[in-house]
Amino acid sequence: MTVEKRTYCRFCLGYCGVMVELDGETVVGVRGDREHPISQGYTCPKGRALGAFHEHPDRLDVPLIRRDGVLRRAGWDEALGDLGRLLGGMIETHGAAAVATYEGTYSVFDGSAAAMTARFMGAIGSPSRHSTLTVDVPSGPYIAELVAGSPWLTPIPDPDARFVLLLGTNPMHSHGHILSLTRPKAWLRHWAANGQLWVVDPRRSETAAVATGHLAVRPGSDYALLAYCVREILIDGADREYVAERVAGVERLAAAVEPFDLASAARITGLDPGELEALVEAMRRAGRVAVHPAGTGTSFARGANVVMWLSWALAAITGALDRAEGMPIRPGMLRGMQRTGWEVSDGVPEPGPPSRPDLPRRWGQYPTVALLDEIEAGDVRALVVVGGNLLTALPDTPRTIAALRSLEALVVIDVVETETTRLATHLLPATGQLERADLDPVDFFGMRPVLQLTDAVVAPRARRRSVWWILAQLGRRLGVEVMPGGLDVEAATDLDVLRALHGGAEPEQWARLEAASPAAVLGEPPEAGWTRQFLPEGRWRIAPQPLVDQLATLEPPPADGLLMITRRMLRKVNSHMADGHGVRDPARPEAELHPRDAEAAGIVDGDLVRVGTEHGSIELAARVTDRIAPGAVSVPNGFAAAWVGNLVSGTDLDPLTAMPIQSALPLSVERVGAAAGE
Ligand SMILES: Nc1nc2c(c(=O)[nH]1)N[C@H]1C(S)=C(S)[C@@H](COP(=O)(O)OP(=O)(O)OC[C@H]3O[C@@H](n4cnc5c(=O)[nH]c(N)nc54)[C@H](O)[C@@H]3O)O[C@H]1N2
Ligand SMILES: Nc1nc2c(c(=O)[nH]1)N[C@H]1C(S)=C(S)[C@@H](COP(=O)(O)OP(=O)(O)OC[C@H]3O[C@@H](n4cnc5c(=O)[nH]c(N)nc54)[C@H](O)[C@@H]3O)O[C@H]1N2
Ligand code: SF4
Ligand SMILES: [Mo]
Repeated sequence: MTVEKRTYCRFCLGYCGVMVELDGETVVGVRGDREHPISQGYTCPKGRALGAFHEHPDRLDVPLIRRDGVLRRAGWDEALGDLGRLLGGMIETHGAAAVATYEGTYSVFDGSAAAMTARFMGAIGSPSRHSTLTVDVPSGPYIAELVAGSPWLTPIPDPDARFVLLLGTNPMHSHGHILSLTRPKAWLRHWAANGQLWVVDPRRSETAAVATGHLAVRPGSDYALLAYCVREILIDGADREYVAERVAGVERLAAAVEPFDLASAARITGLDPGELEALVEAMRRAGRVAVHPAGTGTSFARGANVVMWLSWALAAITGALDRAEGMPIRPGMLRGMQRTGWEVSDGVPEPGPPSRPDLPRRWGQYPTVALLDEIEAGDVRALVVVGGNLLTALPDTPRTIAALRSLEALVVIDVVETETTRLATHLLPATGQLERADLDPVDFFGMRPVLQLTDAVVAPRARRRSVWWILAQLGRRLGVEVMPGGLDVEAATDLDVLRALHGGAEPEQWARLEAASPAAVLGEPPEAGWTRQFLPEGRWRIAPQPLVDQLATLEPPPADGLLMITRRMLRKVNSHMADGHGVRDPARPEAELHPRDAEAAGIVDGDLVRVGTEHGSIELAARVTDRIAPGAVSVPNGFAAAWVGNLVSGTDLDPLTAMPIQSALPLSVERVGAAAGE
């Protein structure tokens, strides 16, 4: 006899509803939940592998401590006691800042992990927090702060938008970034049918294949395309009424983009002038322009901040920002922002850590790349990793490995073996997504404002414990209280912790959510224009000086030669499931290059090739395809056999966010050997 339980998948921002079939505590099947109001039965290969992943032998079951160089089994008391003594002594001798955290992708998908990590660090008094925020798309919160005064305001294309422009993102595979897009094809088709959907990508991506228009720009040149669009729309096509009422600094914006005329934009982007003119013409016809530039393609390159800024600018001057059929901004149902607003910030950072005071500290954390300097300087001696894999995240892989090895304590809280867990001194097994009650709080960037709360589907297996429990217990050993709302760590449940952390700002919404659990709760979208009352004089600051300056000094990408670009793959998330771990037909590391470039290098499809930047090289298979524009080479991230961090420098950083420049990098490709089996 089997039973089915309803929950949702947390491998990516799709947050698809799933039905999990159980035989006792064994997962025997997973299918899409057809009654789910958003995903309507949709799943991808990763979600369908939830059960196989849950049952996988590589999953972590018991705490392990490194003794004499070898990871050995320990009980929780032993592991936490050992860590308490080690970290306690360190804090006494070197101060609390010697204990740092790195919060990876899966600290976000565990509804209490990020908030509890913040509480843990606050309680011990350490400022040394780091997360994916500063190696992913820091331009998102940074530009939101400069333009709107809050890093957490996130305009997204309206489901009813008439003109959607996607730059450097491939939601057909990623299911969106700072955008939650389950059933991606349906939404993309909807946009294309409702008006127009244009995709800017050097690769004819799976998303471009569904679009009305596709522009294969030279990697790293998107800023020039947007500057040209803003310039032309300001000349003809702007929503004058909206601009007069809601936009501050439009003259400075116009002056900043003035040099980007058709000839200059065509030269930098490598596009035909006719393609650029057609794009602007289509925008003029449509009126409101919804631009989503939050993808890794645009955000990892040198122009990242400018691209994000000019996207806000394009949406603002066409009257799309915080408007229906444009780019609505949702406050988030549990954040209380719609009632209380936000304290308008000017985006000026605090100084970085002692070893790198020149790097900006923002949003309560240091830039993640600074970890390398901090560890090398001996300022950070213990690192607690929550749901992350630093070999995926950090540049300069050899330097990263050396830094991690030099730590006195590398505490990794994960669910499965990885290259980072193999370096751990203390490896602590967390509950997996089917074993914990959880909250999906990202209603502010979904197509519909939806919240989901789920019960655990099965009991935690072996000795796995919730992240909140691990951090609170470690806090106890260090003499500090980490639990929220006066909860007792021995008695509290996952749900108690979620309620204490997230239920306070909007108690009524929370009560609705608990009543409806585990189904999704839809909220009322706020009335368009709600942000106005909280902005100084009701306006967007559309020409922030740091960005105007950055645009003026940006060097265009080299017009000739190969440039490396990044790519996500459908059957894994970064390094997660890169080894398969239950996914059928797992992804393989392959560099895509154009037949012209392959021929020039004497490479045929399937050859083993070495791709190298100024910084380092990796070897992987070549996939020769005209899907990719000549001059671009698409290299996927997350494979231990070919860490892309080897190609990236730890010192070539964006000056405003300290994000390592990790895309649109000059690259060489050479053949190493014949295709396997030849
Ligand atoms: N299946 C799956 N889903 C994921 C992930 C995953 O690994 N696998 N990772 C998750 C994470 S951590 C993130 S951050 C998101 C990322 O989500 P996305 O940003 O959507 O990531 P990608 O799918 O790599 O899409 C990036 C696109 O940008 C293009 N590109 C590269 N360089 C340039 C450029 O210079 N200009 C332009 N215009 N385009 C360029 C690439 O060809 C690619 O099609 O996905 C999340 N979801
Ligand atoms: N050169 C280069 N650098 C990059 C990127 C790139 O494309 N190129 N991408 C950047 C981006 S966008 C990102 S997001 C980062 C990725 O950096 P990370 O987020 O650090 O890397 P992931 O590989 O996603 O690691 C996620 C980890 O979470 C674990 N995990 C999975 N589920 C759970 C769970 O339920 N609980 C817990 N506790 N752990 C879990 C997985 O096993 C895995 O070890 O790297 C950034 N750095
Ligand atoms: S798109 Fe796939 S991985 Fe993402 S939530 Fe849905 S089923 Fe899970
Ligand atoms: Mo990411």
